[in-house]
Amino acid sequence: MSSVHVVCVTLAVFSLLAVARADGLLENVAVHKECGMSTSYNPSIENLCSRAVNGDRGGIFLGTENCIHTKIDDPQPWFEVDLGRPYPIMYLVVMARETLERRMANCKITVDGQDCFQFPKDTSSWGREMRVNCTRPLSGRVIRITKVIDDGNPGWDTPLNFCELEVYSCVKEAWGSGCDEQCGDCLDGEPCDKVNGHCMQCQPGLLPPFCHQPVVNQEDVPMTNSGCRATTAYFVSGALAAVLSVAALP
Ligand SMILES: [Ca+2]
Repeated sequence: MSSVHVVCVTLAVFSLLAVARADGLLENVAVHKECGMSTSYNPSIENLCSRAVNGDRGGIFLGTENCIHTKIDDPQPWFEVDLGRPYPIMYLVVMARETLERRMANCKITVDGQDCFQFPKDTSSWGREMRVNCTRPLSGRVIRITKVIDDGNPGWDTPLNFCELEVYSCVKEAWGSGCDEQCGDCLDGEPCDKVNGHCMQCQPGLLPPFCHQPVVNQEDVPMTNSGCRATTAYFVSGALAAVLSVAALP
């Protein structure tokens, strides 16, 4: 094998590894999260919105419990999911109802009220799996889909009716606009903030807010509201917990 081929094969392997790593840093952070919607086509069904974040991409509406559907006469149909904390939004996937991809026409996606993406007025040629990117990098917690109703939409297509919304962002250990930064060692394994990488608290001996580096000078540690250095407080609480656990032994 020539040296050129060796270089090309090596580059190809590195490219594959890079793709695998990027995919491994993302997950659907919307599944099973709190949700809401403007109206329900059947008010007797409780928590209908959860069907759009139940992790099931199936597209059959009638006879299943897998898709959402607002009232036909809803003047401004919307659905939203609260991710529980702010996330950098990498991309979103809407799984449309089977044979009714056109019902995503003119739907607008916002992230904490910021414009993310708007579907065109004709989505009939889109496949059921509608992967979209925000038109600019956005971070946020509440993702809302609003059906924009105007003269371009016939009445029978006015309800908001789809089967799953997936929101892709950083896995537990990652953060940043590209989800390519590594979280530090947060206390009790808590995830770091997905936008700025900060931990609420560090494991003992690590320097806030990123909790990557050991504390060298106590003066570098910010003071808590109670006037203690944060890591000192962790050391004291950890030692106290150890004493109590030993005292509790039979
Ligand atoms: Ca579903």
